[in-house]
Amino acid sequence: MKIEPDSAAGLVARLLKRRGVERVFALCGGHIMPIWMRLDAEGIRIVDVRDERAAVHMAQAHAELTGELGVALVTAGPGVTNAITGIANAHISRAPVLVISGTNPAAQENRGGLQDLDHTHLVRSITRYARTVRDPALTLAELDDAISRAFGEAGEPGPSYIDFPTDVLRRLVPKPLQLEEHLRAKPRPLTRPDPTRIAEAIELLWSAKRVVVISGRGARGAGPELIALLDRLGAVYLDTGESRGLVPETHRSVVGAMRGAVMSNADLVLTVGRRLDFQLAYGSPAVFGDARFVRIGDVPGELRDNRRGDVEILASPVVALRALVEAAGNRTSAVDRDWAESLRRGHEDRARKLRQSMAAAPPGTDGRLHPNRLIAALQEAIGSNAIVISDGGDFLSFARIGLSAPLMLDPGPFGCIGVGTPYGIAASLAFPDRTVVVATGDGAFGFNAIEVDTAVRHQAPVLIVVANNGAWQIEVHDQTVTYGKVVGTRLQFSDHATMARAFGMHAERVETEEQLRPAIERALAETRTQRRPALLDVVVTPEAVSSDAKTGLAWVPDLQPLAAWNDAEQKWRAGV
Ligand SMILES: Cc1ncc(C[n+]2csc(CCOP(=O)(O)OP(=O)(O)O)c2C)c(N)n1
Ligand SMILES: [Mg+2]
Repeated sequence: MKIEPDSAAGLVARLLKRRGVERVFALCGGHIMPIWMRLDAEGIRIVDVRDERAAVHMAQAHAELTGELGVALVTAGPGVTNAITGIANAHISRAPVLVISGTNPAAQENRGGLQDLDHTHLVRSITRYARTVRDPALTLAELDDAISRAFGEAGEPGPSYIDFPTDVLRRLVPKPLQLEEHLRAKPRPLTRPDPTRIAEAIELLWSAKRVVVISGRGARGAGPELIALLDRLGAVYLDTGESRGLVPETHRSVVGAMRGAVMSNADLVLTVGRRLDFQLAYGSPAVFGDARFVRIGDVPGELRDNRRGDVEILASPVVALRALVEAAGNRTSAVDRDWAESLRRGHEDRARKLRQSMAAAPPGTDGRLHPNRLIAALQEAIGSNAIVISDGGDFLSFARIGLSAPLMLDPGPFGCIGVGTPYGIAASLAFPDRTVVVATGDGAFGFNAIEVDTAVRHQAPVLIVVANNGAWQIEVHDQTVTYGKVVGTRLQFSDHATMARAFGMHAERVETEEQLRPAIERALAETRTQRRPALLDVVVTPEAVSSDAKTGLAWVPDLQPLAAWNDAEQKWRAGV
């Protein structure tokens, strides 16, 4: 059967092509096959995966790393339900992802048809748009709106879901109804700040003594403007997982290792495109003391969640930051230089000590490698321009602290472990000339381990490093400390390298310090020279206790995510 270019399916493919979409992450099925065939006809690459969840994770990583739309195509029924974890993850991360699916033709709807399910109701609470297109003539208008909403144009960015009955996909759309206004790409609208708010913010920022700037998702792409503000103000800066790498580690404002001191000491907190979520103690006065807040954001959560700002600047962060620097002119900042410099010295000192202790971390009593040894060797080998994806429990905690790169992703605020391998595949396809490393726990790896097959078939040059401690170790630790019994949290020291080789991937198991560096070099050569994926299954000791395990993240305290913040919150609420 030939699917016509002027069919609804043809228009879906043509619009994506016009919007610059080069690849779609997908898993096949009859309900969506008309779109699939037209994507191929338009020259859009189909990255065919092994589970729909992975397709959506890949689309999210593509979106977050490139700033472009990420597109996943999944079939009806279980295709959509499998995709839901990916959609929910993109929802919490506010990533512009478009998920396309199919439904039964009208004559078979609600009659016990194959894979018949009301998808839009299922995904409504985790999407910015969830509609079924039943008139082929509306294909372009609906898709255009779905994409605009995914990018958060006049709303919050996040996943959009759209599906089409298969008979609708095959039907033709008359040429006069194929409107150019829907097909063409449009510039992303910017929200401009109210000059009065800018003036108010300058009064506060330029008269405060201990200013900390915290950035998040909304600040991506505003790195130069953020650095210009930090330079002008002399403020200190805390990055967060959402915007890692935006301000280089070498910049004198960066004081990440002094996070605790900064949060309790600052007298003014400026959030830029950042929610005050659990990672920032919900902005609670119990942790931030009597600091005042200034907030910049163009979506509700990033502008005013949990703590209202003394000044709230509703604007695109890039424009607001520029406006602040411009309006401040030559005004002298009141920021206490000694305070900022001593924090930076403290940060550098801790970072240096961390590097030393990582490289020398002793093995466990079981003789197995400390995960920090692995991380230190990895960081040295990948250089400073890699893309790093971290995943897992304890190992995520070690990797988040020990690895640094200009572009980094992790399971994010949804805590969605298992994203590592799909994220890494998408990253290496989008940036084939950069080193892409996935550093993952063995438990986290298992969720999407089958995608090693996708990596091989698509020659995605990603290096996957599995820290194999034979356990969901952060949970083992929590059970031991909190409940006094370990049950259902141990895995096996499985042979992930043999598994990967069975799919045709270069893979090695590493069990000793001596094997480590040569194995990393061989694996990186495979990704860099042969442009093929590689996997290292590195056996590490489960005895190493990460900082996330120590701070009680796994334990889920009542009031705050970390034990120390929970204590502070309890005292504050009791008026102590
Ligand atoms: C989908 C999902 N299931 C369960 C959890 C809870 N969880 C968080 S960390 C973790 C253990 C991860 O184990 P592994 O990847 O092996 O890392 P390790 O702690 O052993 O270093 C689990 C089960 C989660 N965050 N997400
Ligand atoms: Mg593990």
